[in-house]
Amino acid sequence: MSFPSLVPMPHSIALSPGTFDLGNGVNITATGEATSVVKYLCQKLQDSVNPVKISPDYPRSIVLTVATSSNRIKPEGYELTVAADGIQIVSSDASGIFHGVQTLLQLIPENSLEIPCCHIEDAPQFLWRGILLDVSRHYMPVAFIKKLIDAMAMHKLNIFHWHLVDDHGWRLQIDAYPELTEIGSIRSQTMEGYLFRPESEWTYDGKPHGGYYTKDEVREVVRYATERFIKVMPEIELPGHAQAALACYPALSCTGGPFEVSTTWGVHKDVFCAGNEEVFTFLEKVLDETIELFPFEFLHIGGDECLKDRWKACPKCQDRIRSLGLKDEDELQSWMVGRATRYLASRGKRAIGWDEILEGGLPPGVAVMSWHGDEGGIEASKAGHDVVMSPRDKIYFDQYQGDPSTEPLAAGGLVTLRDVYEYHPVPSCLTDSEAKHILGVQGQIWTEYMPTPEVVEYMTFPRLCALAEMGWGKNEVNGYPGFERRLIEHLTRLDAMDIHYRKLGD
Ligand code: TNX
Repeated sequence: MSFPSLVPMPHSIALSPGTFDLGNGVNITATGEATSVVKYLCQKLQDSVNPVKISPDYPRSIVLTVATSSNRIKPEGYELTVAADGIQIVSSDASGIFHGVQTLLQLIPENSLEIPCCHIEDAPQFLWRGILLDVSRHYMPVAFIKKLIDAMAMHKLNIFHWHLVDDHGWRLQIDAYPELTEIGSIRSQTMEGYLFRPESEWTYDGKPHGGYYTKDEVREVVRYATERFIKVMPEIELPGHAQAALACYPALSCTGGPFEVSTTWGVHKDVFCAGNEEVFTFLEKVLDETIELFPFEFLHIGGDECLKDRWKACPKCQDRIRSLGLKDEDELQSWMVGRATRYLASRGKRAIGWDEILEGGLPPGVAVMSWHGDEGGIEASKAGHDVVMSPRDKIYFDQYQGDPSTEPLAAGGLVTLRDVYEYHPVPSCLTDSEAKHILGVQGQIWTEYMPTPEVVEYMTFPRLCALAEMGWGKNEVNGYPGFERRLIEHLTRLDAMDIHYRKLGD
């Protein structure tokens, strides 16, 4: 019997003779924090193609133990031992038990219940292993978000970055500002085809697009993710990517509008006015309600692609620059970002933003998501900021996976499965103490050209599998060829989840 193909590959596996046969039924026991994983494990074993019988009466056990005093096992790590007479997972935290359970589930062969005896020691290299889903450009149903969270759990990914607001739709219920979802969640139509064409060739589909998440739905997604040891990070974009909000409250802009929820992709000129105090009242109330919904310590404040044209021509913004003694509009952005991050800090949250927030200076403690390349991440970590690496040309899932002439329309570029796998999140120019600021990696699913969950799945898988292994810590012995070989069997697990991935070699 060949050893099952695991993704992500654990750090060490020692095989021994024999198998543990789940077909004889099993008893599951857990102590302390590990009990939070029992229900999940039972459900997975009972819902599988070959359901496993579970009862305290069966003599042989799966034992889950959190040994909090053990500093041998790193955070989120685990030791899994499969012997003919029992299975044990030991960890120093409940998330480690959960990851051990994921490995155990992958050890069950497709057509049998006999698990090969082995001892696995495993822990992640990076503690931030994230996926962003943009639900503004295209609304995605809660059921699909749960499916994505399930797939993340299987791959030991642990941060779900929910891009809830942007120019093309506001998708989060905010009680203080009901128009945000009544008006801001619906655009009248959507441009067809690729953005970067002459404007005279642009066409629109003539169909309204909308949808938003109620607070109850958000709580349900957070609960579902938490049960899978995934933290949910909301993003509230400021000062740019604000057109859906401005369509509802044009007084928060520099010109007063009017605006529509945007129907055209790309970067827009109208942004929150930095000279108007009402803007801060609005943002603080929105942040307050958002904070209440999301327990994760980080909140993403955007900060990307804020054009300064309106600020340059706006008397209020110019007054603000003068009264604060700022040099220019970059410093005005930096001041605005600083004000938002200080507000979050006063509410017990850490802010993270796109690498543009480095322009004009950044308050200490604020983390950076580096998307233009590695440079932003290098600059930020050298300045002592924590960093999540997400270079567009290396690991973005909205880029082409293969020859554009045979692929569905994408945002541009080329990011192959191999590119994602071979990315190194820690630039070699960093010193050890700078490198400690690299929290991890994140794959981004921007959905301008992904109108449905099926297209999202095609663009995301199997690149997500490569990202997961790269973020967990690559097995340099096997390298990419080993990953590709394991992936063939691993794809049957995606089939079982009904995920419409891009076939290998297409
Ligand atoms: C840039 S990545 C953006 C997004 C777009 C994406 C398209 C980032 C911080 N901003 O708003 O969706 O490009 O590739």
